[in-house]
Amino acid sequence: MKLIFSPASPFVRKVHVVLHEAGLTDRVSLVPVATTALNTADEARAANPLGKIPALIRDNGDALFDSRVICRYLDVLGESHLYPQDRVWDVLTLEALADGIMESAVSMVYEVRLRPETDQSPAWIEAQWSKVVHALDALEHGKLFAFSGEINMGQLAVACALGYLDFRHGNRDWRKNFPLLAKWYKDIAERPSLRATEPQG
Ligand SMILES: N[C@@H](CCC(=O)N[C@@H](CS)C(=O)NCC(=O)O)C(=O)O
Repeated sequence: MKLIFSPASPFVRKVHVVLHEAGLTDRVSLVPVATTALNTADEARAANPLGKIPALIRDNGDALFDSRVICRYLDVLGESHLYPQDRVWDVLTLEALADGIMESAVSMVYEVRLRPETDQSPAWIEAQWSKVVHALDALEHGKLFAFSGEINMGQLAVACALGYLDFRHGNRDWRKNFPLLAKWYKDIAERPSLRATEPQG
């Protein structure tokens, strides 16, 4: 299989983490691409009409996307039990929250990097950050059931989201207002799958 990949993308990182958790790294070759909303890489477009990454090309040539579908697929393939049946809806909701943090955080980067300075909207950037803050607040105050207990895909996705905040929005210092989350993250970040996939770029 082939994974259309960028080491900076938090969505790609989720998939990469599952490959490690499921012991499937040998089954997938990484195809690095540089792709943005304004300049789509050919490999990304060929695998996904939306031109977004990650996309996983299976051995039969069929492509899977987006990250949530790929993670679920790899979890079944590797029998890694990251979506335990008895709490699957909570785990998926937690993963959706993490993906939402990533979407807002990535779109803040796009706004600054891809638009001319005169077209950028500080109010819009702050509105995106406000979504991130509300999500972190829900995690800090234990409002997401799957955020406790045995490791699951929702928790791994949250770790990828927090790693991306450090990577691209370190100046916002999210730890300042969320000490419990910061402590949780310090521990989970030591997990080998997360150590092996730290963002770069
Ligand atoms: N919902 C998608 C989001 C993927 C996504 O937005 N990926 C970014 C990279 S971090 C991308 O491909 N951006 C290029 C674009 O927006 O065209 C997923 O979970 O895979």
